[in-house]
Amino acid sequence: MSLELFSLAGKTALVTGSARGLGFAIARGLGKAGARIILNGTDAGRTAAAAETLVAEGLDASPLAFNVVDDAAVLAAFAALDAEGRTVDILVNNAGIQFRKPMLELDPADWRRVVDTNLTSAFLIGREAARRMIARGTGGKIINIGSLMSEVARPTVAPYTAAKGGIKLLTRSMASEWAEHGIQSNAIGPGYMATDMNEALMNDPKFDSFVKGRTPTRRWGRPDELVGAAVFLASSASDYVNGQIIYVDGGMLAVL
Ligand code: GCO
Repeated sequence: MSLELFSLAGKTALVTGSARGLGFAIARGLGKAGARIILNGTDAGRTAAAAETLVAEGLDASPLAFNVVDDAAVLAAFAALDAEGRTVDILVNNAGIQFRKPMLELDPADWRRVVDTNLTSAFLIGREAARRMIARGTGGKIINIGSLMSEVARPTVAPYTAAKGGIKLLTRSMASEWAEHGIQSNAIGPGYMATDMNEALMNDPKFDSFVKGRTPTRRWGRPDELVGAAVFLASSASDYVNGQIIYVDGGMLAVL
């Protein structure tokens, strides 16, 4: 079989929240599949350094720092891309934060911060990307990053869980409105992955043994294990796939 179907050559991918963690691993994977990569983060220095790392590996990567929850900043970022004649063919809405606190003690400002970053950002950036994909008539690919928490909850992470549940159906909303324009909108639901965001959980022996006991694979996932699903959803191989969420979770959601 030819792997041409999975090639991202000639495509440009914007990955939000990609200065580190899952976003960085996905960006690197899309780059290795041939895409030009636009890395995003809120910290300009860290985003530029991440781009330099990929360039040093021979990939085509450039930084575009902006805050994904700031409507004006999102519009300005896309205006800057327009001015340079750069198009986004593949958008990965990955930016996300976690904040762990029982709901009874949760400050509404923290609720909003988490929901804005994990969910509203995907609407804002997805809309700007889709507007341009539709205007160009080229279509494109939108990949939203969900979570196990797109399906199930656990105590202390209510805003994150509500946002990730929202990601699943925002993905379907995007599919319902934009599929006819040649845009495929899908999601990836990572399981428990070894990232900075989960460091406190990995360092907690009780949580670590919960993850290993509960995941059929008996281990945490590696960020680069998301690349296969990301390349598939970013490539022509998924041209008739729309509104789906692919769980890359070592089998955790499959079992009790
Ligand atoms: C948590 C974690 C989450 C999970 C992930 C699982 O607090 O539950 O930080 O980020 O790792 O979402 O899919």
